[in-house]
Amino acid sequence: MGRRVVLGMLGLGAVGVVTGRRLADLESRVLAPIQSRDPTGLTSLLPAGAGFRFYSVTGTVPHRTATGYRLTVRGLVDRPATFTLDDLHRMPQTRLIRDFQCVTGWRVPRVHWAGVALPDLLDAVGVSPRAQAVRFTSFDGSYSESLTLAQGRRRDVLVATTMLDRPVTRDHGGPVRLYVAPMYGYKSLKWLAGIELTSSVQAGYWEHRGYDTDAWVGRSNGQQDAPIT
Ligand SMILES: Nc1nc2c(c(=O)[nH]1)N[C@H]1C(S)=C(S)[C@@H](COP(=O)(O)O)O[C@H]1N2
Ligand SMILES: [Mo]
Repeated sequence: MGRRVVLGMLGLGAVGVVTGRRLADLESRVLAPIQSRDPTGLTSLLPAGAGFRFYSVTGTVPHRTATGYRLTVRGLVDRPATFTLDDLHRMPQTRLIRDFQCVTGWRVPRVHWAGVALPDLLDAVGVSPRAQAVRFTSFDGSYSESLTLAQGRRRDVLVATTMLDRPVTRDHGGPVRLYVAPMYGYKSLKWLAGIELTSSVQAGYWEHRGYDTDAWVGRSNGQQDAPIT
Protein backbone atom coordinates (compact mmCIF):
# COMPACT_ATOMS: atom_id res chain seq x y z
CA MET A 1 0.00 0.00 0.00
CA GLY A 2 2.97 2.30 0.40
CA ARG A 3 3.42 4.92 3.04
CA ARG A 4 0.21 6.65 3.90
CA VAL A 5 -0.11 10.24 4.80
CA VAL A 6 -3.35 10.67 6.64
CA LEU A 7 -5.04 13.84 5.53
CA GLY A 8 -7.94 15.48 7.30
CA MET A 9 -10.86 15.55 4.91
CA LEU A 10 -12.00 18.83 6.41
CA GLY A 11 -8.60 20.30 5.71
CA LEU A 12 -8.81 19.06 2.15
CA GLY A 13 -12.19 20.63 1.79
CA ALA A 14 -10.83 23.96 2.90
CA VAL A 15 -8.21 23.99 0.16
CA GLY A 16 -10.48 22.27 -2.33
CA VAL A 17 -12.04 23.78 -5.39
CA VAL A 18 -15.68 23.88 -4.47
CA THR A 19 -16.40 23.95 -0.80
CA GLY A 20 -19.71 25.68 -0.40
CA ARG A 21 -21.05 26.14 3.10
CA ARG A 22 -23.50 23.27 2.79
CA LEU A 23 -20.81 20.92 1.59
CA ALA A 24 -18.51 21.94 4.43
CA ASP A 25 -21.35 21.39 6.89
CA LEU A 26 -21.97 17.96 5.48
CA GLU A 27 -18.32 17.08 5.79
CA SER A 28 -18.03 18.12 9.41
CA ARG A 29 -21.29 16.42 10.30
CA VAL A 30 -20.67 13.25 8.37
CA LEU A 31 -16.97 12.73 8.01
CA ALA A 32 -15.40 14.06 11.19
CA PRO A 33 -17.05 11.50 13.48
CA ILE A 34 -16.05 8.68 11.15
CA GLN A 35 -12.51 9.97 11.02
CA SER A 36 -12.16 10.08 14.75
CA ARG A 37 -13.44 6.51 14.92
CA ASP A 38 -10.94 5.34 12.33
CA PRO A 39 -8.20 7.89 11.81
CA THR A 40 -5.87 5.37 10.16
CA GLY A 41 -7.22 4.43 6.80
CA LEU A 42 -9.95 6.71 5.60
CA THR A 43 -7.91 8.88 3.31
CA SER A 44 -4.29 9.16 2.38
CA LEU A 45 -2.16 10.40 -0.43
CA LEU A 46 -0.95 7.82 -2.92
CA PRO A 47 2.68 8.56 -3.70
CA ALA A 48 2.35 7.34 -7.30
CA GLY A 49 -1.33 8.07 -7.70
CA ALA A 50 -1.15 11.11 -9.98
CA GLY A 51 -3.06 13.23 -7.50
CA PHE A 52 -5.51 10.58 -6.42
CA ARG A 53 -6.06 10.03 -2.77
CA PHE A 54 -6.53 6.58 -1.40
CA TYR A 55 -9.95 5.94 0.04
CA SER A 56 -11.24 2.88 1.77
CA VAL A 57 -13.95 2.77 4.35
CA THR A 58 -12.77 -0.65 5.47
CA GLY A 59 -9.02 -0.10 5.80
CA THR A 60 -8.07 -3.53 4.50
CA VAL A 61 -9.36 -5.23 1.40
CA PRO A 62 -8.93 -8.87 0.39
CA HIS A 63 -6.62 -9.36 -2.56
CA ARG A 64 -8.00 -10.61 -5.88
CA THR A 65 -5.51 -11.76 -8.48
CA ALA A 66 -6.11 -11.24 -12.20
CA THR A 67 -6.86 -14.95 -12.60
CA GLY A 68 -8.92 -15.35 -9.43
CA TYR A 69 -11.14 -12.36 -10.09
CA ARG A 70 -14.87 -12.92 -10.71
CA LEU A 71 -17.70 -10.47 -11.36
CA THR A 72 -21.20 -11.82 -10.83
CA VAL A 73 -24.19 -10.20 -12.52
CA ARG A 74 -27.56 -11.25 -11.20
CA GLY A 75 -30.99 -10.09 -10.09
CA LEU A 76 -33.57 -9.00 -12.66
CA VAL A 77 -31.65 -10.27 -15.69
CA ASP A 78 -32.41 -12.86 -18.36
CA ARG A 79 -29.06 -14.66 -18.09
CA PRO A 80 -27.23 -14.33 -14.75
CA ALA A 81 -23.52 -14.61 -15.44
CA THR A 82 -20.07 -14.63 -13.92
CA PHE A 83 -17.27 -12.83 -15.73
CA THR A 84 -13.54 -13.39 -15.37
CA LEU A 85 -11.09 -10.60 -16.10
CA ASP A 86 -10.36 -12.27 -19.46
CA ASP A 87 -14.07 -12.29 -20.26
CA LEU A 88 -14.16 -8.53 -19.64
CA HIS A 89 -11.06 -7.98 -21.80
CA ARG A 90 -12.67 -9.91 -24.67
CA MET A 91 -15.75 -7.68 -24.70
CA PRO A 92 -15.86 -4.41 -26.69
CA GLN A 93 -13.67 -1.86 -24.93
CA THR A 94 -14.63 1.73 -24.25
CA ARG A 95 -12.04 4.44 -23.59
CA LEU A 96 -12.66 7.72 -21.84
CA ILE A 97 -10.49 10.65 -20.83
CA ARG A 98 -12.35 12.38 -18.04
CA ASP A 99 -11.74 14.15 -14.74
CA PHE A 100 -12.12 12.40 -11.42
CA GLN A 101 -13.75 14.62 -8.83
CA CYS A 102 -14.24 13.82 -5.15
CA VAL A 103 -17.09 15.58 -3.41
CA THR A 104 -14.65 16.93 -0.81
CA GLY A 105 -12.99 19.06 -3.46
CA TRP A 106 -9.97 17.29 -4.89
CA ARG A 107 -9.91 16.54 -8.58
CA VAL A 108 -7.63 14.70 -10.98
CA PRO A 109 -7.90 16.10 -14.50
CA ARG A 110 -7.98 14.10 -17.71
CA VAL A 111 -7.64 10.59 -16.33
CA HIS A 112 -7.42 7.83 -18.96
CA TRP A 113 -9.92 5.05 -18.34
CA ALA A 114 -10.81 1.88 -20.24
CA GLY A 115 -13.03 -1.10 -19.76
CA VAL A 116 -16.49 -2.35 -20.60
CA ALA A 117 -19.20 0.29 -20.86
CA LEU A 118 -21.89 -0.72 -18.37
CA PRO A 119 -24.65 -0.72 -21.05
CA ASP A 120 -22.65 -3.31 -23.02
CA LEU A 121 -22.42 -5.54 -19.96
CA LEU A 122 -26.13 -5.09 -19.29
CA ASP A 123 -26.92 -6.07 -22.89
CA ALA A 124 -24.79 -9.19 -22.48
CA VAL A 125 -26.96 -10.48 -19.63
CA GLY A 126 -30.30 -9.04 -20.81
CA VAL A 127 -32.13 -6.70 -18.46
CA SER A 128 -35.62 -7.72 -17.34
CA PRO A 129 -38.40 -5.19 -17.99
CA ARG A 130 -39.01 -5.10 -14.22
CA ALA A 131 -35.53 -3.75 -13.48
CA GLN A 132 -35.31 -0.08 -12.52
CA ALA A 133 -31.89 0.18 -10.92
CA VAL A 134 -28.40 -1.28 -10.81
CA ARG A 135 -26.70 -2.07 -7.52
CA PHE A 136 -22.95 -2.60 -7.12
CA THR A 137 -21.15 -4.43 -4.33
CA SER A 138 -17.50 -4.53 -3.41
CA PHE A 139 -15.33 -7.41 -2.26
CA ASP A 140 -14.15 -5.10 0.53
CA GLY A 141 -17.23 -6.48 2.26
CA SER A 142 -19.11 -3.28 3.02
CA TYR A 143 -19.18 -0.61 0.29
CA SER A 144 -22.12 -0.50 -2.09
CA GLU A 145 -23.53 1.89 -4.65
CA SER A 146 -26.58 2.18 -6.89
CA LEU A 147 -27.58 3.90 -10.10
CA THR A 148 -30.95 4.21 -11.75
CA LEU A 149 -31.19 1.97 -14.81
CA ALA A 150 -31.17 5.07 -17.03
CA GLN A 151 -27.94 6.24 -15.40
CA GLY A 152 -26.50 2.75 -15.71
CA ARG A 153 -27.17 2.78 -19.43
CA ARG A 154 -24.95 5.81 -19.99
CA ARG A 155 -21.90 5.12 -22.09
CA ASP A 156 -19.72 7.14 -19.72
CA VAL A 157 -20.26 4.60 -16.95
CA LEU A 158 -17.50 1.98 -17.11
CA VAL A 159 -16.67 -1.33 -15.56
CA ALA A 160 -13.06 -0.18 -15.61
CA THR A 161 -10.10 -2.50 -15.96
CA THR A 162 -7.53 0.19 -16.72
CA MET A 163 -7.02 3.59 -15.15
CA LEU A 164 -4.11 5.98 -15.75
CA ASP A 165 -3.25 3.80 -18.78
CA ARG A 166 -2.45 0.67 -16.78
CA PRO A 167 -4.38 -2.08 -15.06
CA VAL A 168 -6.33 -0.66 -12.13
CA THR A 169 -4.01 -1.01 -9.15
CA ARG A 170 -5.08 -2.66 -5.96
CA ASP A 171 -5.27 0.68 -4.11
CA HIS A 172 -7.50 2.14 -6.77
CA GLY A 173 -9.93 -0.76 -6.67
CA GLY A 174 -8.26 -3.36 -8.89
CA PRO A 175 -8.52 -5.52 -10.68
CA VAL A 176 -11.92 -4.03 -11.57
CA ARG A 177 -13.68 -0.89 -10.36
CA LEU A 178 -16.62 1.18 -11.44
CA TYR A 179 -16.09 4.61 -13.01
CA VAL A 180 -19.14 6.87 -13.15
CA ALA A 181 -17.76 9.81 -15.13
CA PRO A 182 -20.52 12.39 -14.60
CA MET A 183 -20.78 11.88 -10.84
CA TYR A 184 -18.66 12.49 -7.75
CA GLY A 185 -16.04 9.91 -6.88
CA TYR A 186 -18.05 8.09 -4.23
CA LYS A 187 -20.21 6.59 -6.99
CA SER A 188 -17.08 4.98 -8.51
CA LEU A 189 -17.10 1.87 -6.34
CA LYS A 190 -13.76 0.12 -5.98
CA TRP A 191 -13.05 -3.63 -5.88
CA LEU A 192 -16.20 -4.43 -7.84
CA ALA A 193 -17.54 -7.90 -7.09
CA GLY A 194 -21.22 -7.88 -7.93
CA ILE A 195 -23.79 -6.17 -10.10
CA GLU A 196 -27.44 -6.72 -9.32
CA LEU A 197 -30.42 -5.47 -11.29
CA THR A 198 -33.08 -4.38 -8.83
CA SER A 199 -36.57 -2.90 -8.83
CA SER A 200 -35.52 0.31 -7.05
CA VAL A 201 -32.45 2.33 -6.13
CA GLN A 202 -30.93 1.38 -2.80
CA ALA A 203 -28.88 3.96 -0.95
CA GLY A 204 -25.15 3.28 -0.93
CA TYR A 205 -22.50 3.63 1.72
CA TRP A 206 -22.09 7.44 1.67
CA GLU A 207 -25.74 8.03 0.89
CA HIS A 208 -26.62 6.47 4.24
CA ARG A 209 -24.30 9.11 5.68
CA GLY A 210 -25.89 12.17 4.10
CA TYR A 211 -24.64 12.38 0.53
CA ASP A 212 -26.93 12.62 -2.48
CA THR A 213 -27.83 9.48 -4.43
CA ASP A 214 -27.81 11.42 -7.68
CA ALA A 215 -24.27 12.69 -7.37
CA TRP A 216 -23.91 14.81 -10.51
CA VAL A 217 -20.71 16.82 -10.42
CA GLY A 218 -21.53 20.48 -9.89
CA ARG A 219 -25.22 20.02 -9.15
CA SER A 220 -25.61 17.79 -6.14
CA ASN A 221 -24.58 17.86 -2.48
CA GLY A 222 -25.30 21.57 -2.18
CA GLN A 223 -23.60 22.55 -5.43
CA GLN A 224 -25.80 24.50 -7.78
CA ASP A 225 -23.22 25.81 -10.17
CA ALA A 226 -22.15 24.61 -13.53
CA PRO A 227 -19.73 21.66 -13.41
CA ILE A 228 -16.22 22.64 -12.39
CA THR A 229 -13.94 22.79 -15.40
N1 LIG B 1 -15.08 0.10 -2.15
C1 LIG B 1 -14.88 1.43 -2.04
N2 LIG B 1 -15.04 2.19 -3.14
C2 LIG B 1 -14.85 3.53 -3.06
C3 LIG B 1 -14.51 4.16 -1.83
C4 LIG B 1 -14.32 3.31 -0.70
O1 LIG B 1 -14.01 3.77 0.42
N3 LIG B 1 -14.51 1.96 -0.85
N4 LIG B 1 -14.37 5.52 -1.77
C5 LIG B 1 -15.01 6.31 -2.82
C6 LIG B 1 -14.61 7.70 -2.85
S1 LIG B 1 -15.32 8.74 -1.72
C7 LIG B 1 -13.76 8.18 -3.81
S2 LIG B 1 -13.44 9.83 -3.96
C8 LIG B 1 -13.08 7.27 -4.74
C9 LIG B 1 -11.58 7.42 -4.57
O2 LIG B 1 -10.92 6.64 -5.52
P1 LIG B 1 -9.38 6.35 -5.34
O3 LIG B 1 -9.20 5.66 -4.01
O4 LIG B 1 -8.99 5.51 -6.51
O5 LIG B 1 -8.68 7.69 -5.33
O6 LIG B 1 -13.42 5.92 -4.55
C10 LIG B 1 -14.76 5.70 -4.20
N5 LIG B 1 -15.01 4.27 -4.19
MO1 LIG C 1 -14.71 10.88 -2.35
